Amino acid sequence: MRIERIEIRYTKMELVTSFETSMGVETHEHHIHVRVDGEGVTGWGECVVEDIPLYSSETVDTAWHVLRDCLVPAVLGRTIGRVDEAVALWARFRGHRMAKAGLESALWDALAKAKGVSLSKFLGGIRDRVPVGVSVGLQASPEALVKKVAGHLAEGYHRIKIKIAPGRDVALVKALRKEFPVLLLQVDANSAYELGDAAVFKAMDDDNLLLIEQPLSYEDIYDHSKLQKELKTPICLDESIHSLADARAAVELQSCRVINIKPGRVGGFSESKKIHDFCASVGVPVWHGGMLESGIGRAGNVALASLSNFTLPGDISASRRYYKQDIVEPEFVIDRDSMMAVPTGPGIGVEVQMDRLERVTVRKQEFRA
Ligand code: OSB
Ligand code: MG
Repeated sequence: MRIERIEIRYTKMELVTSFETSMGVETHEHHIHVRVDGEGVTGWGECVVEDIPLYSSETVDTAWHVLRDCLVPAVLGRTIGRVDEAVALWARFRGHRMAKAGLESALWDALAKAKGVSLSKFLGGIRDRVPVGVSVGLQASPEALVKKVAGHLAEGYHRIKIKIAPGRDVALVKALRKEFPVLLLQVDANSAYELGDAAVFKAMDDDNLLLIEQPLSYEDIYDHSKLQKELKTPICLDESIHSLADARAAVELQSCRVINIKPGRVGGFSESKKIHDFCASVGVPVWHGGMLESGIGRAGNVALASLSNFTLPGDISASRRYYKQDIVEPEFVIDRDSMMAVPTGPGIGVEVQMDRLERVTVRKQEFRA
């Protein structure tokens, strides 16, 4: 397919409820939506940056720069038959994985649509629905958290992840366990602790957690191997895994027993598939993380999560858990088994609502071959 036109938009979408983590409080999502056109086909992708570098060092402005000055020029006007060819064209640019993943996802959608197959099939997915859960931000008190979680259980979610932070950790787990003894529960620290804090995790080691996500520093692999030795509960790495090489190092050092895959964090679906396949080959389960995406990014996440080794429930909740009104139709919902249907139409399988997209667009730029 000849890449004739690329458009990038900085979008700002208001969250239904603010989301507090050990990194800070978010009230809006600041992402870049990418549109690729060629030979009568339109592909959509989402770049999951934030306005400031909290979760990742990338931001809207760094991704905008790298898209405009490096990635778009690498592919514009070229004929791309397979996504691998585009990845090879920008491989010399180091880092900036969220920027790469944003454009890559639009190319995956466009090429799947050109072939007339769903993105799930195109990526090698095998499921028609995927297990999902909900990621709950820090709440004002343990009581407020219990109430919030009860609400999500009533909505149908079977797996709950809670955010923890120093001083807001063990008591939250104990409060939930008292109220919900058999709930599928996991915690996410977003890198807020040090190895010297091992006692915090030992104090929750008998609480039957599915996993403890990213307890230590955001680029660490070595200290996590020391912490994992002290715990029965599996550690799951999120922030520290940027590539297949990182996944190999983490598995070989026994730094974790589970890996969270987010395409934005690892540079796209191509690298995600490599990590998925490697983990499958060594018996390490993976699950799909989330970055509070709009329906465009969510559609890609659901498609990727339909691959065989995504065995644990993903952070892929219904559109309404994030936004009053999503920018795609149909919106994403969950069924009574806490599962989400994988779209079956060509590409991402959902329709972008241009009027709604325009309303959330802060600025846009187009590039023509
Ligand atoms: O660590 O998984 C994380 C959101 C933004 C940044 C980092 C994370 C998260 C979430 C939200 O936990 C998951 C979702 O999209 O529902
Ligand atoms: Mg995480």
